[in-house]
Amino acid sequence: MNLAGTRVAVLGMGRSGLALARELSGRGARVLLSDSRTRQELLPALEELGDLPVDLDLGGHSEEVLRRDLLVLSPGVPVHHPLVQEALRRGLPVMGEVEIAWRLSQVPFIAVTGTNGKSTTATLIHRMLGESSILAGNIGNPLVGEVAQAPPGGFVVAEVSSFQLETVHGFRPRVAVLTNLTPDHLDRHPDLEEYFAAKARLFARQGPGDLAVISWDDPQADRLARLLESRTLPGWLPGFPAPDLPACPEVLRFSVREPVHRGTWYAEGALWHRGPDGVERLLDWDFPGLPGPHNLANSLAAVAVARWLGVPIAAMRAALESHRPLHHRMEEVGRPGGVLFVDDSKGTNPGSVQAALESYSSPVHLIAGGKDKGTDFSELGRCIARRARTLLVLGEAAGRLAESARAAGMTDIISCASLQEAVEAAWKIAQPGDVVLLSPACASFDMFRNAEERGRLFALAVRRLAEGPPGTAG
Ligand code: UMA
Ligand code: ADP
Repeated sequence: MNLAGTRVAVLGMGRSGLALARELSGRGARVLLSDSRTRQELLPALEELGDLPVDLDLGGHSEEVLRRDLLVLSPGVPVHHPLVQEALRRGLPVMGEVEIAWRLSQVPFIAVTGTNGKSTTATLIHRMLGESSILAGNIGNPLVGEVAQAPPGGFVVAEVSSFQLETVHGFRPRVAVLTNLTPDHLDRHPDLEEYFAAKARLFARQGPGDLAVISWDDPQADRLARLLESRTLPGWLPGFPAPDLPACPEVLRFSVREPVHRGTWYAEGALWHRGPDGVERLLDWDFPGLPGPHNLANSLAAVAVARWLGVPIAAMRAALESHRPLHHRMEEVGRPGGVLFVDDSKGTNPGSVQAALESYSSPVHLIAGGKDKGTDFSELGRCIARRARTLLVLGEAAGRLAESARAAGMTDIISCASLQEAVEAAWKIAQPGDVVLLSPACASFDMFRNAEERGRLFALAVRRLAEGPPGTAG
């Protein structure tokens, strides 16, 4: 990709925008950075930018961005933004950070998407590959700033979100993984079908020699795999060039429930694989750092990829053995008075909360709620009523969440004004051996800067609980 002399407008001046500005300027492009926030709000970002020679368009995106040769979007900028739509109408090339990173990379991508399990699965794949890979993307470090670090002959393991997949068009990962697909981000995508289409775009350019690894158990992922196998994959958003040929990667499946015709599955305490040479028992399953059926699924996806790439079984085992839950994903943050407090602040949609609830056999007091993303909570409400002893709700979505659990017959519901209050209320009720689980099913932005801050404050509140038997402190 020759960028010298190209006039590029970059929308969004967060982590992706700053990484894009550095990388594109470094390659001789003239960059205009545009952000809806004001100069005052962007002072830390401007400081980070230093004396990089870029033009600025702050406090809103002006028509100036349309007078460039190329428009590059940060993940947080929706493709439905009126200015982006106008750019597409005018035939201006529009692409996202992932597309740029892929075009600049010298090595192939292993890209992982899905509603839940992306970070865990991508981390496992990266660890199985060892030093021959780098890990970047939605997990926190923009791909565009990292791809140059990938070792020759190695791989970029990329976590990619649906936001990032809205704006890919040439992107062709050598390996593409879909962990699952359940409702999320419906405040950004107009409906589930468009969310589905964004995920489908991960596979749309794959051809012979490429691999798709897709869940067998998750109904929407299964639907996507079948569309892929029948060469009828949808997924093209209006305004973007469609591929000439239908996608045709090799497809492997993974299941925690039953054997699959090609791929990996769990049975009789072990992970199995069926490839062209028949069935093999790969590994016994005994990895405490990967609790719950959902982490078994993530591991099966990672193992399917590793097996296809010829990674030795010992390297797969070592990665699974050394894995510990990532921060804010079912992370145990304390056990005061014998009550286990679990920070699952990254559980930001119903699917992830259900997975967390299904991982415990002890009584669970669930703290949930936060910024409402417009997701339907009825199935989650039934799961909460079935599996949680108490529901403590907070934030913008508190009422809707409480209502869905109440409709499923739950009575022990407590409204809390703050996270601190929820932790203290749960502590008063919990008995030794119980679990207090923060798994919000919502975004954090109504009360916190991000999910990480919510998790940190939860852990802090747990640390502050007076030592002593539950039911007496507070
Ligand atoms: N902005 C605009 N115009 C808009 C919208 C936003 O100018 O219409 C500006 C904001 O004012 C802000 C900037 O864009 O200054 C923020 O850009 P961004 O939202 O794209 O955030 P980045 O800091 O670039 O981080 C992004 C991802 N953020 C989102 O997808 C919202 C990060 O994922 C990712 O780690 C990072 O790129 C590196 O790839 C976060 C996330 O929440 C963790 N992802 C969602 C999720 O996991 O559920 C998808
Ligand atoms: P992502 O990167 O897709 O957000 P993470 O691995 O960071 O996924 O996990 C985010 C949340 O989803 C955590 O609450 C975690 O416990 C839960 N989770 C992880 N894997 C799965 C899965 N396969 N199915 C459902 N929930 C999952």
